[in-house]
Amino acid sequence: MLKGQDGDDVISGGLGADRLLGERGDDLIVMDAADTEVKGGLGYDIVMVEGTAGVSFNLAAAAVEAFYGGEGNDTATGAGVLGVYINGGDGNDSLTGSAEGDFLIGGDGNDTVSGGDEDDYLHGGDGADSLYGGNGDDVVVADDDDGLFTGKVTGGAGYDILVVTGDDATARTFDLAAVQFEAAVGSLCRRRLAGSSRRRYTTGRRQLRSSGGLPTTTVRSRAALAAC
Ligand SMILES: [Ca+2]
Ligand SMILES: [Ca+2]
Ligand SMILES: [Ca+2]
Repeated sequence: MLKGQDGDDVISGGLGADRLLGERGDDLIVMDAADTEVKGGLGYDIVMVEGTAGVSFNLAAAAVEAFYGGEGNDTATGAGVLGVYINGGDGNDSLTGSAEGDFLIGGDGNDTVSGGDEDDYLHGGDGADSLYGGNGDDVVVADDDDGLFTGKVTGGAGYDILVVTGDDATARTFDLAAVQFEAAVGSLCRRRLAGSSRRRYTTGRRQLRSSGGLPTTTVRSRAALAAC
């Protein structure tokens, strides 16, 4: 068992089944999948995963405020009433926020990220990610590889902002209201609008046409079009 002191400790168990206890202070704990117990204790504590095996980690139960996953497929959940920072790192990770505002980063791999309650920031990173804002006013950053067009990127309840990155030029129809976003910004919007030579509006449903072979998109929300 490795146990920290009252100050800010760096605790690394290395190989083997370790118990890593941060105690008081702002601790950095380096764990792997073989470890049997990890506790941050009081203070702002950070856990980093090493090795190729994924871990399943409950930040609230471990009194840990920030979690960095490793190469493997990690499962990390905030679970509690304090906001958390979770970064899945490589691998296909499953990340779930707390009941408060969270900062959730998928990293490489095909990740599933859920914000839960309150105002969360979600970023899928590379890979085909599923991003669910949940309740609260969320900011969700997605790219063309994510589930934007298959209903796997949703804002949930609240006023949610979708930030689209990437440079996929494929023509698609995208309905913000259907995936519960109230506003959208990013390269998707700029690209679609950049080639527009004329706009045709009808009540409740707006259609934006492009010229010169550029993509056409349809949005049904007045707010969404204004945001683009
Ligand atoms: Ca990972
Ligand atoms: Ca949350
Ligand atoms: Ca990812």
